[in-house]
Amino acid sequence: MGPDTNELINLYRTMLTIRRFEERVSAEYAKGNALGYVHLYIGEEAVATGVCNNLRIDDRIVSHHRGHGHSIAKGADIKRMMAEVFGKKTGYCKGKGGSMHIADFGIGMLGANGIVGAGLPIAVGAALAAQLEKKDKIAAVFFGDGASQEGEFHESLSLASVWHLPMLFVCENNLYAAGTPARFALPLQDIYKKAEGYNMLGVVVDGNDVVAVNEAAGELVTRAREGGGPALLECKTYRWHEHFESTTFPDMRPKEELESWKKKCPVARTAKQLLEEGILTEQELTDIDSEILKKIDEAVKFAEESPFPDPEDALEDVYSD
Ligand SMILES: Cc1ncc(C[n+]2csc(CCOP(=O)(O)OP(=O)(O)O)c2C)c(N)n1
Ligand SMILES: [Mg+2]
Repeated sequence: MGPDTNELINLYRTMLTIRRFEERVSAEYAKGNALGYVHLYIGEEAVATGVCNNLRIDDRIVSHHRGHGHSIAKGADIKRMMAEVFGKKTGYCKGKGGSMHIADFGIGMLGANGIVGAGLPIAVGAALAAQLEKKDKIAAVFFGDGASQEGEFHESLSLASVWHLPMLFVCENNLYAAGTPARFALPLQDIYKKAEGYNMLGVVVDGNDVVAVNEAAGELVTRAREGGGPALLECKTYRWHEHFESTTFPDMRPKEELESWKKKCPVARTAKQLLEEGILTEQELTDIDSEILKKIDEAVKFAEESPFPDPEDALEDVYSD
């Protein structure tokens, strides 16, 4: 069953918040305000939004290097996110982690991760904890087509299946791992088919259609909660920006390919649906956008006005055995 009117508006709001947050991060990066590596999710917003719409606050997610969308969709505070991207003390990691390490345990966001594939076994651990807690919680992990080539992918799907864990593996197949096209690197272009090798359910969905992602994820999340075990959901999608924000790293992808995917914009698609179904007017869409842009401005102001960490802070929150 499709989302009701309010749910569709909420899905739209979340996608637009991710889009506007990242457009601003891109602009701030160009001005030198966003520090470190910044990988943007623009174009892929429907995946995080559709999956997290089915999760409770006590469900846990693990993200990867392109993780702003997952944090926002799970309910993270965009002020603290922006401050972290700016390397400020008020950020989620006190300015020490940056864009690739945003985490908020309070909302079940166990962290973004700069190591490709490393989030999968962490999510297996979270799913095992959920299974032991017996509170029908689940864990979900987001990872790319590139990560599906890592050893952790194999180990994690195998263990999750053997232990019948309550979890969802969400593969964001955006057809590239940095500069390497999936058609050169993957032995099988349909990653969801790999699930069969682990005796697991594999499902594929148009990752630019938030209604389709929401519906597919909803079924798999319910199934996992009810003891049906893990599943692999492959979402076919595309990123609009280069691998990371940079003035020196060339985007080798064909221009026509990018343009064809821009025509499948998940945000514009939902705006069109809201208009055509008479759910919102043009004016109401503009009002939602203005409201979101205002919040982004406030987040940037908060980040700008926050202090950088002190040099001695480098010795805090550091652990070693
Ligand atoms: C273990 C490891 N190998 C290589 C890298 C360098 N690296 C960072 S992102 C990336 C590509 C990942 O591609 P994919 O998993 O498809 O995610 P996408 O960037 O497309 O979202 C690579 C190779 C890394 N960070 N970690
Ligand atoms: Mg990829």
